[in-house]
Amino acid sequence: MSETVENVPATATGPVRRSRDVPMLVDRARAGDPRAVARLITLVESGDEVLPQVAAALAPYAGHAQVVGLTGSPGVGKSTTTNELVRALRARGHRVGVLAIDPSSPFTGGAILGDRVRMQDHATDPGVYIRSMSSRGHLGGLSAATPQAVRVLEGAGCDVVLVETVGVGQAEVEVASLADTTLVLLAPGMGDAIQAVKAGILEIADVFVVNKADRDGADATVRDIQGMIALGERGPGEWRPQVVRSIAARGEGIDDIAAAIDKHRDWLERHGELRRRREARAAAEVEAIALGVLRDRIGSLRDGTELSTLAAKVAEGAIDPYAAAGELLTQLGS
Ligand SMILES: Nc1nc2c(ncn2[C@@H]2O[C@H](COP(=O)(O)OP(=O)(O)OP(=O)(O)O)[C@@H](O)[C@H]2O)c(=O)[nH]1
Ligand SMILES: [Mg+2]
Repeated sequence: MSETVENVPATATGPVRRSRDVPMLVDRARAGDPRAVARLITLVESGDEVLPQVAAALAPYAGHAQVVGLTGSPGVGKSTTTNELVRALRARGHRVGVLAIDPSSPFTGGAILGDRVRMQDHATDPGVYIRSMSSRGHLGGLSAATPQAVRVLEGAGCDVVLVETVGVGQAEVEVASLADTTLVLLAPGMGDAIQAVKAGILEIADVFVVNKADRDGADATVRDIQGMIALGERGPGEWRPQVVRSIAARGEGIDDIAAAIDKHRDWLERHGELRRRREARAAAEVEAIALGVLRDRIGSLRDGTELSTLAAKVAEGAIDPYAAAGELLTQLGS
């Protein structure tokens, strides 16, 4: 269970608390009960055995929400920007869900506690669900749990879901595969522009946000990024990443970020790319679930005699490891 949940209580009370009554929880979540939303996300996060039921109950509501990912180095201003984007989206009348994902640590660090403060503005707004998640305990990790949590928020009627992930290792790539639009945040003077290329971020960013533009070096960072974008090869009609600057701490530049997201969304729709991305996302989701099941089954084989018998044969050279793996897979299928 997540340690911090901003305006969605992790420990729901009343009939919802500890409930595994999926139809009841989904009905309540549909009606906008934040405790039911919280409970469903907890079930998702912990990889509960009712997960297939949750997914089945939520399937009809898929595809309603626009999913926007925000990633970038620690402290670059993701939560501050998210908080301001929520404000802008609320002003448009949207219901908004926020998932703050901490992929790096199973424990809640300062970052998520910080989020609690920075997103406090919306704590009492019934049109906003804010939830922190860690991937702890989830078999498929972040890649399996996050799309399910997005589905819960979609089911709860969110028009937009913002997913914040610290840009470490694989995590940002996973966010990109989840989101319709991915924002990569950078700050001046962090050597981020160069890091961005190294980490292959250029490929995943639909919009670059140079935040902390009140600091020295913002112009240089914008120039660096634009230079790198110019170098990229792009076919006709292909999306050219936008570069926007902001001072999230003062709420400046947020309209520009929102406009860039809108522009990208239009492009996605006009080019059939929205559908393509969502199908790719669904493929990744199905694959993650299937791999999770397989891993489970292999795990249970490991405790049994099948794997140890095969392992002994491989160790003594009676069969090769590929043949053994083939036999193992045959046993899994039966
Ligand atoms: N100078 C300046 N500071 C900012 C700006 N935006 C955010 N900050 C500050 O930067 C610090 C980190 O902001 P967060 O929004 O928590 O950054 P984050 O990327 O969510 O951080 P993690 O979740 O820990 O990775 C806070 O002290 C913010 O007040 C900005 O535009 N200018
Ligand atoms: Mg944050």
